[in-house]
Amino acid sequence: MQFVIKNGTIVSATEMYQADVAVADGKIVAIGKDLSLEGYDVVDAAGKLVLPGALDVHTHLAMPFGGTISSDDYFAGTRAAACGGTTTVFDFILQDFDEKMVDAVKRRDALCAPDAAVDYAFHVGVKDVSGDLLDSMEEAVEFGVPTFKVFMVYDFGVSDGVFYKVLQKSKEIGARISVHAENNEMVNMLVEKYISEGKTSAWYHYMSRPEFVEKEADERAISWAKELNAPLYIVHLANKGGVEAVTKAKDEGYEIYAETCPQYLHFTNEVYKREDGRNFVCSPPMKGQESQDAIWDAIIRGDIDTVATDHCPFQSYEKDWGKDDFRKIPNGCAGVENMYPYMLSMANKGKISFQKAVELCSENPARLFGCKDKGSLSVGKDADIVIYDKDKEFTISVDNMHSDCDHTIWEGAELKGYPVQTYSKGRLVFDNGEFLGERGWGKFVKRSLK
Ligand code: DUC
Ligand code: ZN
Ligand code: ZN
Repeated sequence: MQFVIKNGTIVSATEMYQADVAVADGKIVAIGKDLSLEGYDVVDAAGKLVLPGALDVHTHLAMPFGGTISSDDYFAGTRAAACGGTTTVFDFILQDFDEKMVDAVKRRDALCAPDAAVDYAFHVGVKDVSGDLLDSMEEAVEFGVPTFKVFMVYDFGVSDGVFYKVLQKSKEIGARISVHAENNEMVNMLVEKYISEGKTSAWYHYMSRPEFVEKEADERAISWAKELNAPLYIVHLANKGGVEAVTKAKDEGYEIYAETCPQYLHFTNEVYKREDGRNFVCSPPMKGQESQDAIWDAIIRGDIDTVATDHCPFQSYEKDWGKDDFRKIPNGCAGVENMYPYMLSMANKGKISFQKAVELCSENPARLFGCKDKGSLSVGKDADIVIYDKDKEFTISVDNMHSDCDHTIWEGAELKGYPVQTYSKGRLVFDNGEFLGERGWGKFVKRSLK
């Protein structure tokens, strides 16, 4: 299939300019003014923006968690991604005890490969580094999975000692560690306190994971990374103190990266006072206005490197398990379809530039996570392309989303502008509200940080 997207405005992380984009065999083959290529179909993008597809480097598809399994499998999650302009989806694999890292990757890939509708990559969530399992990280790196995550919370969280060892190892083998940073002891103590006082509503999910619980863990994680001079990526940063710690570390010259998520940019902890507050329960929880302002400020000054979603949806009946006891609410929300449209809408409304939205959602994630064929519209890269209509008004509703989840925390959110087409490696997979892709189209993206 060969086509040329004509008359649009291309957006990169640094510029916006008028040019045509020619695509053949899934790759971008030419960019220039007034391209006329024989045998190429024409897609007219007059008045539209032409953007690189987004990479969502943080999702949990079909993840066993909170007594159930997150409700988007690899097909539903990647279908929703395509419909929101995201053309590469990263999933977290949870290593089993006594399982080599590369075996965990192969186990999940066997499930993902037949179903993925857009390209996908993995990170390994580390649980067990006993015996030779720590050394087994290297094989995963060679296989194309050079990024690992440690959780400082949950029953599969790691001890400080394991975190330190993994950080040290990552430095030796050209890998990088991501961290979910919250102080587990503090969370457990606060949960126990509120439950014993009969305080069981969704608000107490927030109260048991307030700002300082995340801030302290961010600071601790950063201090070890500094000690070892190892790179560290903080996922879903949601609090002001953590932002300050990241800014300081960056200013000192350390390789500390930070990701935030659209839910922290749009909602505050006020959502936990709502009747449907349980639907917003995720960890870390949304924080107060001061934290939200600090995250936006950090985005604008360049101290937040990426935006990703932590997409981990659960059905309403599962969220309802915790109607009267916040401990029973499975943690997580849908978001993979909302990230790029939300960030682009915030650009369209003037909060950031379109270039910044592209930098945060496409260029930086591709560069930081070693996806060499993704992240910008340039000759030789994959033809992962989004055509965006700045004038389209769009109100998010569960009825116009493409996830398997039966509700969305974004219900009623009004966006200015919306993607009208998504191409995955040159194939049209989303067209004006309709998913046109297929299972198995997406392929494993082999990555390297070197
Ligand atoms: N937080 C969530 O809310 N869900 C999945 C895992 C996580 O860290
Ligand atoms: Zn997390
Ligand atoms: Zn997560």
